Amino acid sequence: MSAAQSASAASDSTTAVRRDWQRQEVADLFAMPLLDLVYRAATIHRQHFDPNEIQLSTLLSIKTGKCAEDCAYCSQSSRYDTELVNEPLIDLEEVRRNAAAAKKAGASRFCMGAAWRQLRERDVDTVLDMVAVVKELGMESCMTLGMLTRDQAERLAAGGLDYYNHNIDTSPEYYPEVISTRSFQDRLDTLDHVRDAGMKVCCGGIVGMGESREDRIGLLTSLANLPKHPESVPINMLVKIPGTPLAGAEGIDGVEFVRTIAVARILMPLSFVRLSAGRETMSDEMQALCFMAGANSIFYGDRLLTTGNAEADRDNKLFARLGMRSTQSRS
Ligand code: SAM
Ligand code: DTB
Ligand code: SF4
Repeated sequence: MSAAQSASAASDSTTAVRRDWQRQEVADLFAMPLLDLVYRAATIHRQHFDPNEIQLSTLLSIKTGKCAEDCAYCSQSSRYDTELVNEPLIDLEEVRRNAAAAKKAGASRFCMGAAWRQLRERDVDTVLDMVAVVKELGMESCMTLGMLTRDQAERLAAGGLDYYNHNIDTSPEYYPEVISTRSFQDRLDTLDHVRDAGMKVCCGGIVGMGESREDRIGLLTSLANLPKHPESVPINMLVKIPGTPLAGAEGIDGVEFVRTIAVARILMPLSFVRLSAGRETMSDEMQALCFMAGANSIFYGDRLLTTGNAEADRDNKLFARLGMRSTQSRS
């Protein structure tokens, strides 16, 4: 056995990474007294990460609006009247400018999102040029472009794309309430193509869409039982967009949100759990509780894709108050 293999076997035996979670076990975690749950999540977090380090990813929308899908949460679906300003695929220089600014501000990963149902053949080379620009800056690259064929995933991987984001969004049961134009299985197929092509997987979901705790259990159990845990797990709190079907959805209680983060950390001990959309309306104390519960990544920068984010200045002040630092400043 090579040194690398034995190191990997050792880490497997000490981390007890499981992909056979039963819903009842996950329900039992959700039902724990909050402080016991957070303590358990924090203990697991500390076994695998420096709890004071946080990974920073910055988002850019590279093609905005006019999307053919009907995702009921989304500002970019052409089916809803959301006052969004549509924008065609942006040019390479704009990507370079935004990525360089994100790097200067301290982000380690640059994530580019397009309002597409699926990647079209004619756009593959253009998006790969964007990946090259990000890599030239020494940043990790991530893209979220909708569904991919196996061949497209292989070409993106060969072109140097590090991460592909494709969320399952919610439980298999609640999914049809949210999206009708592509199935849960379609999403799993794209995730298989991404994984098989050798890219790192970023896959998570949204809470606060009027779903039940059972659906949150279904979401996290589905993520934890994927063939391999996603390296990155974004947990989004719904940003309610006027004009979308979910604009009036019953939101999620803050304590229940913290429970969701803690359970994600326990189920996926080696993954980066990202406190994602929704931070703009969260208090600093709520975010601190999420970090304590095992969140160790955020979207960083003043914008998400089409909506605002907590401002970088506020985040930097928060990190200073909490004694936290970004993963980039490790050395
Ligand atoms: N069109 C591609 C797709 O859907 O796969 C990529 C972009 S899409 C905006 C990426 C993800 O952002 C969605 O899967 C969803 O999880 C999240 N998202 C979109 N709108 C959101 C909202 N209003 N609040 C929270 N998360 C949202
Ligand atoms: C993810 O899970 N959340 C990000 C990213 N992956 C692409 C997107 C959040 C979008 C929030 C609403 C908006 O700005 O349009
Ligand atoms: Fe389109 Fe993605 Fe928005 Fe769904 S989430 S409507 S696929 S941009």
